[in-house]
Amino acid sequence: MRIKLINPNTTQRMTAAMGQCARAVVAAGTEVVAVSPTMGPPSIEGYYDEALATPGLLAEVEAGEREGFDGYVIACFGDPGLYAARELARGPVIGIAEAAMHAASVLAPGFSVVTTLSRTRAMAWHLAERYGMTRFCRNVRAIDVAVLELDEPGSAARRAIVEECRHALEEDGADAIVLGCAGMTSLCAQVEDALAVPVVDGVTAAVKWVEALVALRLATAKRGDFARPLAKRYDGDFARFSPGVDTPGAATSGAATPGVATPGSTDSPPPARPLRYG
Ligand code: 2AL
Repeated sequence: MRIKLINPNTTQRMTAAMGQCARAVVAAGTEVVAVSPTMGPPSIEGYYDEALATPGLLAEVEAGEREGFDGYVIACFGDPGLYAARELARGPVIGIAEAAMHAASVLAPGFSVVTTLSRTRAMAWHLAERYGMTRFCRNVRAIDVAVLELDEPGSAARRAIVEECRHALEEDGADAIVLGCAGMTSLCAQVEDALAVPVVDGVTAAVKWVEALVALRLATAKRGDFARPLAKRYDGDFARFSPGVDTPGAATSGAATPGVATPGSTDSPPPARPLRYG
């Protein structure tokens, strides 16, 4: 099977690191292709970044449908564009916050999230509410290190994460930790070694979840809320995203311009594997 791991920010070194961590956990026969959009913010650290990262992300999902991917991971802890991506995709789409919180909720009675900047703490709480995880989420803590500083040479990020996790374990009543940024993926094993409690990285958790769903031949429901977007013509710069409408300059199915979405195309790609519905 083929899983497309989409880092919605444009920083390629982060994308490559995530791809490496994901490939280390998948089964033989599962291919992980890690990509970033060609347009958008280099890091996602607020609602504005998240909103403007979403068109590029959706273009990657739509391109992935033409390329016959079996499922997708949205590899940013805000899970930007998750439900919109489900409208476009045939296979399962999982966000890393969603995956990490669900995994942590079965590993311990309560978990704390340790994220990057304080300004993203409320975003993580909103996600916990959306996923019904407030029963398990004891706290959302921040280390106040920017996303792109996490892997800088000499960065104190690992030490700061471990220290904040220790506070979470001592003060929050948490028995597991959720790492609150995709840029923390490659630090996960070291943090877990230092703490001796479950430390869940959403990138690997989401990849394994998608892999399991695809192996079970389960896909996104194509009736109701996650049906393909309704055909309509969008205005201005977004004309090329118009669902199910051929617009000048828009990619047409089979002759795709990389990074350009054609949501709602009536020419669906052939299914990569047989499904039980849809
Ligand atoms: C993130 C993330 O996972 N990727 C990114 O660019 N920003 N989230 C975060 N809380 O910093």
